[in-house]
Amino acid sequence: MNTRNIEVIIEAQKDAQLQTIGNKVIHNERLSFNEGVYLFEKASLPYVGALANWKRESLHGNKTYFNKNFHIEPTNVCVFSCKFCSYSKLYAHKEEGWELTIDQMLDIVKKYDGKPVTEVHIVGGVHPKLTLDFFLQLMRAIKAHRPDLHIKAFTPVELEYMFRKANVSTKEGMRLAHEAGLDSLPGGGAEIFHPDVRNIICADKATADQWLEIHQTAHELGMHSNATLLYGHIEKFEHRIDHMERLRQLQDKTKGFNTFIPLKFRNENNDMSHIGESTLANDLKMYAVSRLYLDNFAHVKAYWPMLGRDVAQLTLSYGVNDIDGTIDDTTKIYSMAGSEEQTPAMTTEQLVNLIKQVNRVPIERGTLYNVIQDYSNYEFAENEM
Ligand code: V47
Ligand code: SF4
Repeated sequence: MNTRNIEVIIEAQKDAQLQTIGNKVIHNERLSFNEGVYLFEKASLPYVGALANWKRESLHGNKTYFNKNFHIEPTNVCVFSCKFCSYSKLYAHKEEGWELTIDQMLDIVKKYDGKPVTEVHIVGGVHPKLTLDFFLQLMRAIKAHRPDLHIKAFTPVELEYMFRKANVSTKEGMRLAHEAGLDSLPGGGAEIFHPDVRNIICADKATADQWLEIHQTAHELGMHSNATLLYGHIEKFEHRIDHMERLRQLQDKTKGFNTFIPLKFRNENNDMSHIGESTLANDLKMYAVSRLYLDNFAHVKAYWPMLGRDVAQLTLSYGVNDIDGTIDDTTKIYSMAGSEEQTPAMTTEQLVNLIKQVNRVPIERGTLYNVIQDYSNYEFAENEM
């Protein structure tokens, strides 16, 4: 969308405050807390969507990134009891528990030998017996086997517990993890930072300050990281903006965040199953407001296994410029919670087509957004992954 088109849309806006917000967006001025909340409360989806799409296109044009990765979930046993989590629910009922050894996880890595994956994403529950040392060994073993594989692993929830048990400071723990092969941090464990919500949905795990401190420490060591927000349950719009405000402030300081990933709360098999799920219109608004409020985050990602392919495709017109990877693995934390994709797997060709169908340009990226391949005119070979 060119700037004249968005100016026309802003001029036609009858609400003066929404008009002011629109003008701030196109002049790259920062939105205030109240303006963020106002967008959620008062903006129509087409209006906020048009602004977010303008912003997305002014930053990235039609480029839409994805990567080739796979997931390892070391365990679903967890000492914490987040109410939205289907892991902890099942574990509490002792219905299903798993715990992988280093050799079993290395076997998963070896399944990808010779395949063009660039990243392994490792996240799981917080097992009381799995130590910092165990995970340092795991990372060393992965790097010894495949040094070029980017290890994006562990949320601050897992790290805070490992460091506390090992009696090391955050700084020392992060230094050891980085030295053993940790390349970047995924965005999980953030949920909603505000204590009024956090104390209800996940009272016993790492606090907002601990989450932010661990990411800050990672950034100071030269690592990058992502950030998430779990939306669509008991939180109010103020809590979403408060969460994004804390991230925006840390990003101003460190510039270490790559990507923001809004995660839609799914309500199956957990202690919040009585709460209805967010509607499609509200999902799209969440992505659009994220793009506008987080003016210092380059990338906004839709995690398609959770949202489903069709919705993920739609988000590409509401601020999103990244659609995660060709995950060919079951990410159990989502399938258990009722995500759209029970066995999330997409070939590169399917993902590329999904992006092309809405006239965007598919680009395979590395974890740090280095361009690996532009797929605009790519001819796929038969049986290509
Ligand atoms: O923090 C748990 C979420 C997160 C549910 O950085 C749920 O590239 C919805 O953060 N409904 C972990 N969400 C996963 C995560 C992630 C995923 C993909 C990519 C990246 C990245 C990070 O999963 C948890 C929590 O917010 N989660 N249960 C649920 N019922
Ligand atoms: Fe444990 Fe993570 Fe589930 Fe919370 S969300 S109970 S920390 S696995």
